Amino acid sequence: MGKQKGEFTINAILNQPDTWKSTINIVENNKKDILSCFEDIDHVIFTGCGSNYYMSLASASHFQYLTWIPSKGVPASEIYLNPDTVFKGLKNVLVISLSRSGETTEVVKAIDFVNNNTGFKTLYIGCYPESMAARSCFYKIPLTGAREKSVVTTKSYTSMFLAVQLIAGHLSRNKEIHSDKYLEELRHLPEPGKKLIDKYDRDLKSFSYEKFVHFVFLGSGPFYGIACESMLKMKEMALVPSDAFHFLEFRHGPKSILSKDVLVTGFLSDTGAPYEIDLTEEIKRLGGSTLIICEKGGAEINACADILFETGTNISEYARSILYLPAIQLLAYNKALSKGIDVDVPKNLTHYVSLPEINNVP
Ligand code: F1P
Repeated sequence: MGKQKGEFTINAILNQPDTWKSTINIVENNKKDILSCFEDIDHVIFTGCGSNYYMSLASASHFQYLTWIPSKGVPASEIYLNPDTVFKGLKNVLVISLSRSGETTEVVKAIDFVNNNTGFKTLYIGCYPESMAARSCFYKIPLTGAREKSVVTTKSYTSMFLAVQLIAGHLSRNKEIHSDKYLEELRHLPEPGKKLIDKYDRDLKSFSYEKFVHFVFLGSGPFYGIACESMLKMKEMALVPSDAFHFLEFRHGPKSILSKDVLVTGFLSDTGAPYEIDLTEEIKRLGGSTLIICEKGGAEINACADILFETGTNISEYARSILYLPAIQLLAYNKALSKGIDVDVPKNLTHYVSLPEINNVP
């Protein structure tokens, strides 16, 4: 029997909690070696392209919040095109390259630049330990179980991000987040993950996608990175216009695009919930359609959400992003199916971007 449309992608989405288990084992079993990469490190720079640039943003915010090590996320190309904007004034930097394939040209060039020009150490997190990026990095954490047949990244994203979260949990100095409890929450994610993904899958099957022509994703703090990743998933899979903003930024111009054909997804945080609900009410008043993904609903949320997904796990906001993201992976997958698109063969995309050398570079 032939392959079904989107079969590789839907399998990766539905089975990702199994891969999270193997990620947890890898990080826990190699904890000592992994943590030694961070000895005497004063700054961490996460880098990557596409999904993994957005993961770099998410990683930096989680990492700094938990470990208090100043951290930022930059696109890999900025490392060699504009190194002063990335490195000036920083000492003892660890550059963490996030790349599923380890073959993306900009990532390989960024690592070469760091190796040849800065004296800083590099760590590869990705799925191919023999790749060019992995071989060029000083340290590596291979997550081979997170490899995907699909071109668009789904389970590799959540699995690599979970590895970053576990490392941050082990290095945590944040007293507000008890690191033992945080690590327990992360280790526990596969179980609710499986149930939630099955539920999202069921609920989204009966959801009508046709009328939505534009998708907006809003997230603050722990959720800005997944808002950006959601925006990319929607473009890559369903070929529809999509945007991502820090939650409250939506008021400052972007709200002008609202109509009932625009679906605005809000990833509710715990810290910012009252402000985020207030903005969601405004979005409804201005005629937009709303999808809320949150830990727990309530009268106010129910009143402004056209669609509501609750995780209901009691897992803290800095541990639960990978429970939110599969809802959007499935939304993008189903929107694509409704347009007859085979997401396993996404338009203009390849597993990674490999570029020829450019001549006449100054
Ligand atoms: C992954 C990536 C994807 C994107 C596209 C091209 O590169 O940039 O994020 O969906 O298909 O490749 P990498 O993680 O292998 O560096």
